[in-house]
Amino acid sequence: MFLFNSRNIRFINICRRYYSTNRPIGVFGAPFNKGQPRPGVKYAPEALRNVNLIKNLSLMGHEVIDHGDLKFEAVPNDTAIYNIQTPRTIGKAAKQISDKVEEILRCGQTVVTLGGDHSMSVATIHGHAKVENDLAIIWIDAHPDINTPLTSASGNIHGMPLSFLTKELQPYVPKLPGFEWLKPCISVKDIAFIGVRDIDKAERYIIDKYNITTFTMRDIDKLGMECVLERTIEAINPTLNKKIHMSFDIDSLDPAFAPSTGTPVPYGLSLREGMFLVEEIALTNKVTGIDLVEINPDLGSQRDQFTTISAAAEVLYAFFGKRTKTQLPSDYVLPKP
Ligand SMILES: [Mn+2]
Repeated sequence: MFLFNSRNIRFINICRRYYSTNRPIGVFGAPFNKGQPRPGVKYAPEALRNVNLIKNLSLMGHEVIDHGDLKFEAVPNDTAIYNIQTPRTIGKAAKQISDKVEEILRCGQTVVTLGGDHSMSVATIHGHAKVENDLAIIWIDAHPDINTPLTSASGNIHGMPLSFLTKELQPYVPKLPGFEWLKPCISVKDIAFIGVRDIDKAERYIIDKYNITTFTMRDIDKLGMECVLERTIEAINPTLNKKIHMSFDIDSLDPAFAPSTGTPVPYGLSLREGMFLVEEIALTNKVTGIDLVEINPDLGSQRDQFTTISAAAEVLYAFFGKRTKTQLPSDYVLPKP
């Protein structure tokens, strides 16, 4: 059934050979929490900074520019629509995030956005697509986050960002107040889901109707992660001519590795699988935008919180080569007796 395609392996091997880390990393925090009901997700950028995320990336030999955290304000008299409680406030914050992503990319940096809840990816992908108009999206998540405002039972925008962004779904997505600036900028053909295991009815319909590239946990068990990534690249970026946006929801990991998150789903990726996945994605050398979202340092015990924050940091370190790159100072000499 599966036509093995050696072209991608060749591509990835070529990329591996020329893998360079010359592009500086631009990090900023988007402590946004109105896309779902649990406010603590806004503390994630601070928690990640507290485990020395920025310094540790620098120690790995990268030039890292910390652009600080954005601040968001509530729009007064923001009234609910389609069960979405604060559309104008969310739309305004998303515009700020989109502009920030665009600004950092225009400086030639790889942008890392520390969420915040996953609604912010409406903005990060939008900002990314303004700079790189042909973009492939790798969405690593327990959920496909492609409900529309009309199909979402909760009204939480963190479960809808991809419906706002995809051109094909616009006939089904009502215009929300506060989002007038948002232009759908990607195609369903540009998206690949990895790690999904909790799919709503409408999401299943959309995935089937548009044949969106999807690798569930079962697919990962069956094929192995390396093969999943090869097929992902084959499906959404076969000649590697596009830049890649990697959106990493911490709930893609099994709750054993990331318990402090708003919508945990059992039987997810091990931390090692997550790290291997992002290491392989990094080797394409095509990723210019990364989201790290849904870490909620308010949930669970202190140990849960530490486990989750450490896991999130390790995923990012893995992407930026902590375990694939030597970290020797250039003047290192092997000691003699
Ligand atoms: Mn998500």
